[in-house]
Amino acid sequence: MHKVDDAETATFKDYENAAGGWGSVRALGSILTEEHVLLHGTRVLMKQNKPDGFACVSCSWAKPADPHLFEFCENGAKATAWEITSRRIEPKFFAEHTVTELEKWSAFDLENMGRLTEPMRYDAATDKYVPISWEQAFAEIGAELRAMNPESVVFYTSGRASLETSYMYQLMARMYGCNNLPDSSNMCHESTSVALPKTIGVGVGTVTLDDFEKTDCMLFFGHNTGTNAPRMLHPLQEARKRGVPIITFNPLRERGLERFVNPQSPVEMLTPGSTQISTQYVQLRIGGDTAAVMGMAKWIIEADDAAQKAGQPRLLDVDFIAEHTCGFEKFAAMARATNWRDIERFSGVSRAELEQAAQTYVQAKNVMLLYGMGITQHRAGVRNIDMLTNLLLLRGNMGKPGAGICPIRGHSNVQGQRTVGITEKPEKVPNDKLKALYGFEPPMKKGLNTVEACEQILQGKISAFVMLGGNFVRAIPDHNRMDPAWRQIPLTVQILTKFNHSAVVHGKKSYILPCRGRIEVDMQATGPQAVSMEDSTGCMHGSRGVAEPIADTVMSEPAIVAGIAKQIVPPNPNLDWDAWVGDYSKVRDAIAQTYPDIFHDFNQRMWTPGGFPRPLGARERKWDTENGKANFRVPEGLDEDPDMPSIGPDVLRLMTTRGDSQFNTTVYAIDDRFRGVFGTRHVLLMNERDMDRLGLKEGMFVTAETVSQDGIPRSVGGLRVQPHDIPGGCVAGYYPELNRLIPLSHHAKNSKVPAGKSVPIRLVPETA
Ligand SMILES: Nc1nc2c(c(=O)[nH]1)N[C@H]1C(S)=C(S)[C@@H](COP(=O)(O)OP(=O)(O)OC[C@H]3O[C@@H](n4cnc5c(=O)[nH]c(N)nc54)[C@H](O)[C@@H]3O)O[C@H]1N2
Ligand SMILES: Nc1nc2c(c(=O)[nH]1)N[C@H]1C(S)=C(S)[C@@H](COP(=O)(O)OP(=O)(O)OC[C@H]3O[C@@H](n4cnc5c(=O)[nH]c(N)nc54)[C@H](O)[C@@H]3O)O[C@H]1N2
Ligand SMILES: [Mo]
Repeated sequence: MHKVDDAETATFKDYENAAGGWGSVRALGSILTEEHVLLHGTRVLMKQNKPDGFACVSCSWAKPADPHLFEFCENGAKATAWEITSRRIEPKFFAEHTVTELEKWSAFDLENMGRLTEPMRYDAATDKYVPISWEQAFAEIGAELRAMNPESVVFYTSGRASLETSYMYQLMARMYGCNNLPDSSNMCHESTSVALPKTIGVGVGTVTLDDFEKTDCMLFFGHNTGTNAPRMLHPLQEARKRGVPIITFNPLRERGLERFVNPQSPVEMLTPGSTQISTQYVQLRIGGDTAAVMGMAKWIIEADDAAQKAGQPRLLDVDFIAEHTCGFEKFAAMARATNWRDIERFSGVSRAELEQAAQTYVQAKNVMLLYGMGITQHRAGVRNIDMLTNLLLLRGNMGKPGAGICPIRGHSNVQGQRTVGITEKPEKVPNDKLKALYGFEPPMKKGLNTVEACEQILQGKISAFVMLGGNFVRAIPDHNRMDPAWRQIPLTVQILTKFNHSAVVHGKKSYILPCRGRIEVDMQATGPQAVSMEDSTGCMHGSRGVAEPIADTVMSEPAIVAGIAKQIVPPNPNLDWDAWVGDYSKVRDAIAQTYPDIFHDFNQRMWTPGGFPRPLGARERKWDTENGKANFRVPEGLDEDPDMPSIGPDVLRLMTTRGDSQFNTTVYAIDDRFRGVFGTRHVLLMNERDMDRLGLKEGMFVTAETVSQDGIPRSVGGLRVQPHDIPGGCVAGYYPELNRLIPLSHHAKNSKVPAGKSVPIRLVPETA
């Protein structure tokens, strides 16, 4: 595995194997060895995603009731090893390095120093972080925050923190006086949270693990499953063995969606061959999804028109449409009127391919549709999801076993955080309940989401930014503009497990508060504590830490939140922060009182094998929308970005994506094995014909420049071009290295998710 990024010496080699298999086992062994946790790590991994163990800190995929002996994947194991590493970054390290010096370090080098062990405060005189006691840190942060206007303070959350921590954190922010609760979800599935409530009346997916056993067909859009939710390859493989067709829509031929060998099956490991995952692979253009789905819908609606005329069985589920939906006629009229030339032009795929996909779709009784960031992180992210829902509604594929929509969520509790009140939108919060329970007037002014918080940081309007996990300054777009503005924030507070650039590019006053991770034993006044999360399928799970905590000086997340809360929230007879920290079951009682429909009997039910599902109307065909129906929505057009200036032939569309050895901004190693990229992340994967057309040769270096209308130059240099199997006009590169290219204003309409999957760029060759 490469640890140093060097584009000059990088190598590119097609990965010939299936996802999973021996490659996966080898990679796992080397991870545990590198983190010096081989024996200890193996013991910990046996508890991963088990009903009596801990929920993986990597992806949010569902945890089955009857887990495998090893219910983890290579990447989940990497995430575990990264957290329980024996490496630690101690005050001595900070005494030896100025922050200015650390700025030049790579993300990998910073985090690779190991776990943070002591609270630290930035000292401007020496330009170093120096140790500080917990009491003093809380007192100083409290004094600062008390003197500020609450509406100028932001409380960010990255999607890993538990339901208990998240509930305490949102309550603290609201009692302090603001709804400024942006979440990593604002950069991720917010397009889902905006689209689905309007169409089916719930903001989350409707599919559970059971549905995988009952489905007849799966449609898969814009998700790199082999890398980002590998455990999901098991139910996909099971479905394939039953003969279920899987149609994938993706500009890249992602290995996990092509072939898979179950690394936990001795038989599969010893016999040649692998399961073919996708039965049809639609390699569409970046941003071509609305057009592609429109093509499928057009074929289905016109074939249904013909069937009706000829007195043959209908293709549409006419009873479902009549009883349950609204807006079909308008949508059907648009589908009929859209011509195939436009569909082919915008989707980049042939009519024949789309008709083939549509035929497979109509032959199946129960169809599931799954999607990831390839759908949400576009200017048209919300519209894309509307189109996916339209396709399902045509044949009543919602609210019946084996069918439904499955947004594949990112962080392991990002969905749950929204469920317990981490949101900038006050209308999504049971404010009457909060008022009754705690006797305060919850703020009703809409808070800031991620993009809005960034806008206000640029305008110098934010006085403090508190970060519960994550790496905000690297996850957001437009680094060249944001970094200098971030430094002007009077106070930044980082609650972290590992040192990262959000603490290096810091506010004028800055604190690092090191926390325990979920895998560690969390001992409090009444004994070891458990926490809980919600997975991608809306099921709630308990999670108990099993590993030795990294250091006694590190506090748990609930304790840190309470430490700050006691400083900034006036004493309240209805709320004893210390009692909550001493016994997390009391926080769960409070969650149950606030959200009784979802969380009644929370403390008993949290250990249900497989988790307990939250009630979702759409699963029973009860539509919690304004008109009480499931709604077809007519797209404004087929183009991904209608507002973009007319694109010249030299303008390419860039997607920023994750490699196989990273978790978001955490880079474990430099390689992206499945895509055949070794030793660098400074690479652009291009179509060979585009390279010829633009006079670029394999191995040449280019500067990528953003094409935008705001006159602000944005570029990243030192990128090596590499031919790859990707449609013409499209380019793929890595997040977060390329985030500097994304204008802050380039985000999804309505949801404001940064459009990191469709950035218009030009390439300028660099002279050697
Ligand atoms: N190991 C690991 N696991 C993770 C993460 C991680 O970084 N590492 N991150 C977690 C998080 S927070 C999230 S949100 C998820 C992210 O998981 P994904 O949703 O898989 O996100 P990306 O890696 O950005 O990959 C996006 C996929 O969409 C495709 N794509 C790009 N543009 C388009 C398009 O226009 N149309 C279509 N149909 N496809 C397109 C890309 O080729 C790629 O396959 O994974 C979670 N799990
Ligand atoms: N260009 C581009 N930008 C993107 C994306 C993209 O695809 N392309 N994806 C977007 C998406 S989907 C997301 S979700 C965001 C991710 O944005 P974030 O969630 O903000 O970022 P992460 O990289 O997941 O955060 C990693 C840091 O979290 C801290 N951490 C890890 N575990 C814990 C813990 O248990 N507790 C605490 N307190 N801290 C912990 C560590 O210190 C680590 O350095 O990025 C977004 N940005
Ligand atoms: Mo995400």
